[in-house]
Amino acid sequence: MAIERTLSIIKPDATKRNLTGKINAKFEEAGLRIVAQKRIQLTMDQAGKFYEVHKERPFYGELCEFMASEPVVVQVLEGEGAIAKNREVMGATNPAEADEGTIRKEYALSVGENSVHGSDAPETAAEEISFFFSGLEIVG
Ligand code: DAT
Ligand code: MG
Repeated sequence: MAIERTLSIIKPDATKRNLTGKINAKFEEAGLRIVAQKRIQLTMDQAGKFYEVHKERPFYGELCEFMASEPVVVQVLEGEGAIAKNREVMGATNPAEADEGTIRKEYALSVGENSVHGSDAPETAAEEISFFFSGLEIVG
């Protein structure tokens, strides 16, 4: 399988509970390399743009407010099949449906406050990486 890059976000519920290191350990144990990382606080406008694909969904406003409520850690993960592998390590969107050992099973508080974001396909990964990082900031 090809080496890929994917965009990951450690969400406000997790940064608030000081879980950045524990979540990063899950990525590294799965063979994903953190090749770029920064801690930022999103504005409502930035959160709205990032999640624009969900703008017709009933939870859009709540989702954007949550994402702008506290700092997040945005990162680029690299590895073989990194996009699907990251989704596996994250677990299902709803933590009640997530497999044992996944980040969301262990740390997520609810379907909304679910600790991590991960790109879902090669096209979205490329778009989401360039939303936060320039090429110079990614060192594989
Ligand atoms: P994922 O983050 O697993 O890719 P998604 O893209 O369907 O899931 O949704 C993006 C985020 O929106 C998700 O991580 C949390 C929030 N969300 C999704 N469904 C929700 C719901 N039914 N109620 C509240 N928030 C929801
Ligand atoms: Mg998604």
